[in-house]
Amino acid sequence: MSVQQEGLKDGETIVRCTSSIDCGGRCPLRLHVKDGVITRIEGDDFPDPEKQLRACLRGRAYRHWIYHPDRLKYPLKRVGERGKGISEYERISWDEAMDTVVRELKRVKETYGNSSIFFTGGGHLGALHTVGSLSKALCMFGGYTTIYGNISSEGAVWAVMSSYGDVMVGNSREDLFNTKLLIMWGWDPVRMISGTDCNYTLTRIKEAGVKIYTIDPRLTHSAATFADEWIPIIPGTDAAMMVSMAYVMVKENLQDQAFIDKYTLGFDKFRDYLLGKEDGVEKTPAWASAICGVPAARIESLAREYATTKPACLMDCQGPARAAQGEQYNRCAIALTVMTGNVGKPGGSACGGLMGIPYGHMFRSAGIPGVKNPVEAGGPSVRGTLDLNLRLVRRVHTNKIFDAMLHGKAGGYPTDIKMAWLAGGNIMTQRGDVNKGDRALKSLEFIVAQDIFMSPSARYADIVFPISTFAEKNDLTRPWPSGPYFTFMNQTIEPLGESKTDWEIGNLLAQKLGFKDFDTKTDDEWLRLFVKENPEYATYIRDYDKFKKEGIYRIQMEEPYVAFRKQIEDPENNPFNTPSGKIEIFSQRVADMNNPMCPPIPKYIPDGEHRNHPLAKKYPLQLLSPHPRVRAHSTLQFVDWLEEAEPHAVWINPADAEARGIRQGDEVYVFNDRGKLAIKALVTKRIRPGVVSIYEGKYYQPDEQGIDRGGCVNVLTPDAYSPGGAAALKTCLVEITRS
Ligand SMILES: Nc1nc2c(c(=O)[nH]1)N[C@H]1C(S)=C(S)[C@@H](COP(=O)(O)OP(=O)(O)OC[C@H]3O[C@@H](n4cnc5c(=O)[nH]c(N)nc54)[C@H](O)[C@@H]3O)O[C@H]1N2
Ligand SMILES: Nc1nc2c(c(=O)[nH]1)N[C@H]1C(S)=C(S)[C@@H](COP(=O)(O)OP(=O)(O)OC[C@H]3O[C@@H](n4cnc5c(=O)[nH]c(N)nc54)[C@H](O)[C@@H]3O)O[C@H]1N2
Ligand SMILES: [Mo]
Repeated sequence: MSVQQEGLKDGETIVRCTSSIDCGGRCPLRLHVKDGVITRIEGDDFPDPEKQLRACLRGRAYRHWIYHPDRLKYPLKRVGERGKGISEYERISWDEAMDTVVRELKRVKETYGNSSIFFTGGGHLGALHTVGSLSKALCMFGGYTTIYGNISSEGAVWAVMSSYGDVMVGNSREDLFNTKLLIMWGWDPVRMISGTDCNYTLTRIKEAGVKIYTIDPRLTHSAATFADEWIPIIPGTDAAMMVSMAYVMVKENLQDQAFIDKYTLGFDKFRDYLLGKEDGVEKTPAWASAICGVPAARIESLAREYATTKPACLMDCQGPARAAQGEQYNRCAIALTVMTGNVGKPGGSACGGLMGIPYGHMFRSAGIPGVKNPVEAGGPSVRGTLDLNLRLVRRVHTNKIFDAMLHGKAGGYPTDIKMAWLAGGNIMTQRGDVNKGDRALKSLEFIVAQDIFMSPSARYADIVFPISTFAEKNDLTRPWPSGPYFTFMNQTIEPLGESKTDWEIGNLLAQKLGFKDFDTKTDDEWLRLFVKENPEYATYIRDYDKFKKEGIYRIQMEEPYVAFRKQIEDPENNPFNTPSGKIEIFSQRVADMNNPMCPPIPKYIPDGEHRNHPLAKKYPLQLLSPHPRVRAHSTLQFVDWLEEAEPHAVWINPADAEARGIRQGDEVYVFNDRGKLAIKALVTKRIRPGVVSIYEGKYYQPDEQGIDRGGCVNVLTPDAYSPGGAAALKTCLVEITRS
């Protein structure tokens, strides 16, 4: 193991590291080690404090996670009931565990064929110690069925692919200094970070006097910290407000017509929709106000201010797009930024919710190249290829895993799943309708899981493999999502107990299956090769050892990165990657799909469990489930410092609380036909009446009556998805009573 030594004091060493969890940032960390134990964690010490990438509260609490008493340290086999937890398991050796898995793999393959083996991974956002080797070994074994669609961002991906033909739609954060107006539309970076450099940049532009609004059903941490005004909106109605802003611009001739003429396709069709020529309904502010709850006068004035302040930055995000018509929120935001000519301009934005820039990003994996999955051979392309048309011929949508397990071919799914390999990720907390998940996982013949903790998903497994944390392995990690920098995760301590990395488990499987020469390189050899061969790295990093020692390489850019600048400054030589080469407000590819719920122009379409749905009589409250400030989804569960920082509770407006006799801190039930959970009430004016909110990611912990005592919001959410493939987790109706 290679521990770097630096700044020796009191017998301590400092190792420069970063974490690899799915947390919204990527902070350089200094891990203090003494006698092989991490004693303390400090953040970035870059000499220029203005450019330090400071860790948030989660980054500073990792020690309590790495050494948490509930860490899995040995392979386990289930001896009791599924779903119940650690008491139902016995320690076994790695050999016995992997031999059992191999025996089951062979049995399932022989009895049902490879497609009945379901495989999904996640959890580690690194380059090498991923499930890549495991996926390869399983493909060499004949393949598996997996998921389709990104649970995070499929709505946004669909919107940007149909409009721009590209997912690299973000500007680097320093570009915010060029803006005159920032509209944070469903974007809350104080909580979800949005790149480690984001919040300090926002602090500075606020100090410099940039006007900032937030539009969100909740008065978010970002609204409280930065906004001049919070505009509360009814969930799922952003598209209505956005099209009416577009209407105001058209009526008052405020759009940037020269920009529209030069760079876009199909504005005329969108204008016809706005003016009611298509459906007889003019998209006036009064029309929108009745839907979205924002006063018509405010919609009007915001439309004027946004259209006439140049440049202005509209930032949409991904959260509101995890909804029944999620992609329309991002498509309408794109329509607004395009109409105002803010795309490709410093201080503007391209919208699309992804906010990624092509620096410091890493989409490639290090290590042995993969092989094609034989189960998918000959099938049509899946959305991994960013194909707009949903064709789920060989895969299962990521929010339909449980339904596919329960209903198989008879339910229209590609296969009958008999065995699952849950190689990271925690589907039993993070996908819609986890009570259905309970039935689904109990119906399988065999399950293997690998995790750092006994997650609610691992609790269903017959064999559980223990995984080491980021401090226990060497890897390259990915700045989330803005960069521009590269990070190195240096191994700091020995793996706890007998824990291994996902990569090592793949190698072990390959060995047990008799695949010769499967992996012949060391970690160090793989990582060096990757940095050398991957142009994203090689362009900048000439000295691998220095990079490793410092744990970070910061790219010095001459000016902020602005998405689509080339396409706007030199369109002749740089067409957009769409069929027309223009930004497509109207998409023929979408029109060809011929689905009225998936229109070729951006539109507001009420869908799913919205406020005026008949179900709202029974379940009148709209439920939001944002990402928790004190966890990364379900990761960092039960860390004492973090639990203390923000206890789990349901946000409810005083008006809704009073109507139900609920007082501050009361224990309440939140429920609908899918499930019921027990939680404390946080009565607060920080949320709109009619809307309640529970942070996602609390472990699923049902009691004997099936009431979830953990406060896992996904017992309530649907396992639906939008026409563009977005998981419809935010389109959900519930009722609340005192318990
Ligand atoms: N209601 C609702 N649900 C949501 C969302 C929402 O907004 N609302 N958001 C969705 C989004 S955007 C996302 S990205 C998903 C996240 O869904 P998941 O990726 O399933 O969630 P995590 O909690 O990050 O799960 C990571 C799991 O892997 C484990 N783990 C960590 N590191 C490793 C490792 O190196 N190897 C292995 N094998 N395991 C590891 C952790 O202990 C944890 O159990 O949740 C989605 N679910
Ligand atoms: N602390 C922390 N940070 C994280 C993560 C985490 O788990 N914890 N996860 C990371 C990951 S994987 C992802 S994908 C990102 C996700 O980050 P986001 O996509 O931003 O995720 P959310 O928290 O789901 O939602 C953002 C905001 O949208 C608001 N919102 C919900 N519905 C609506 C609506 O209909 N209209 C409007 N206007 N607003 C609405 C919510 O109130 C919330 O404030 O965060 C990353 N950062
Ligand atoms: Mo995500």
